[in-house]
Amino acid sequence: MSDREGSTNAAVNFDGPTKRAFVTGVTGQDGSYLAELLLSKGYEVHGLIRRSSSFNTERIETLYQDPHLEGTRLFLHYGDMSDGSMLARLLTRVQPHEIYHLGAQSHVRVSFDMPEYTADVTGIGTLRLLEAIRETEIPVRFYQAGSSEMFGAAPPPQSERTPFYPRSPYAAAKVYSHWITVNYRESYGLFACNGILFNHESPRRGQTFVTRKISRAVANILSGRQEKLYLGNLDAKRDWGYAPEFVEAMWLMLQHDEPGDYVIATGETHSVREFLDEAFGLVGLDWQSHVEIDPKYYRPAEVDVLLGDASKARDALGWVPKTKFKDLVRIMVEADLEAVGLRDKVLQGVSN
Ligand code: NAP
Ligand code: G4F
Repeated sequence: MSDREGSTNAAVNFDGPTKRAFVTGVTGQDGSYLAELLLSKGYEVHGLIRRSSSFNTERIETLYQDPHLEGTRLFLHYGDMSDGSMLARLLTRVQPHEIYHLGAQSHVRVSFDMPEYTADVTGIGTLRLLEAIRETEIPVRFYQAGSSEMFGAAPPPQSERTPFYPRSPYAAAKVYSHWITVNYRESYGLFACNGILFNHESPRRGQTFVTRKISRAVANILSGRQEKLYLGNLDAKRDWGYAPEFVEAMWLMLQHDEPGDYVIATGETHSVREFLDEAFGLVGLDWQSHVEIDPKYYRPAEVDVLLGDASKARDALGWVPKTKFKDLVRIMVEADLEAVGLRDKVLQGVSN
């Protein structure tokens, strides 16, 4: 950690043609994949991290250690979306060409418990960053991490033309961030894009989101670490894609000639129940023997069906999803089996 602390305040050489990106939420699922993508394209990446009493940089650890990324330029800066003056100071120092704003309280269920905090960080946090851009007058391109949750109760399929109908404090905060981003584009000519991303998952997905909760449970049950898996609504349907492909769409939006708003989705929807079928089925287990419903995981208002139409992104950006639902589940289950040392043993057993 001492190196990382050093790099946080390291003097940075701003000369030369290298593109600089500033990424909020760099320690999250998407931030880590995006940082990797940008570094592989030769960017200098500056990430915002929160001060924490324990390590929160696990997902970006490899970016320091991977020998193929030797000489990598990843700089981390302490900060928080609740602190606007710090954001402006940081932008002045970093002078980024592109900003990817992913930092947020991103858990829908938690947003019902912490609505005011979620509005502040996930909603007003975006305004603070936009104001920092306006104040510093840096000619930057800006990406806002919008969400399919904004569609909420709107009937599927949902596209850029579908009116928002948010069903949680999180979704309402994201709607605010969406429109304030549009407003800064129209008022100040900022090159600003909203990605409206449908659910995307990976082995790096936070452990309290339903897909990762299930893939970890499969591994934990097989290794004797866990007996039961407690879940909420199994009927909800989501359009689940693969996170590394989705962060590529963020980058593509900022390379386009014109700023715009884009739905990013797979165009397929599956229920939580189907995810259970597939994940437990991969290792020959019957989920019904292990899953129990705990009402505490129900939400005061649910989003029943999300199904995205990403044809605008396909036509304008050339972006198409590649990983199908079954492959996504397999990638996640295999990674969690690997983490408990059971991958080869279990997969051999199932194929015999
Ligand atoms: P995630 O794994 O929960 O990561 C969230 C990131 O935001 C983490 O780096 C977190 O830092 C940081 N953060 C939280 N509160 C903050 C604060 N007060 N100040 C600064 N940073 C803060 O989320 P994700 O899945 O990567 O999603 C990235 C973004 O896309 C989020 O804005 C999310 O709402 C949005 N989104 C996600 C999906 C999806 O399916 N994954 C779909 C649509 C939109 P710590 O590591 O310190 O907690
Ligand atoms: O995995 P989830 O918590 O994801 P959710 O609510 O769809 O939100 C995620 O995707 C959004 C994009 O649409 C992002 F904007 C957001 O930041 C986040 O990444 O829940 C998915 C579904 C819900 O319907 C929920 O009610 O799974 C249901 N579910 C059933 N049991 C559960 C559980 N969700 C969680 N987290 N935990 C459960 O035990």
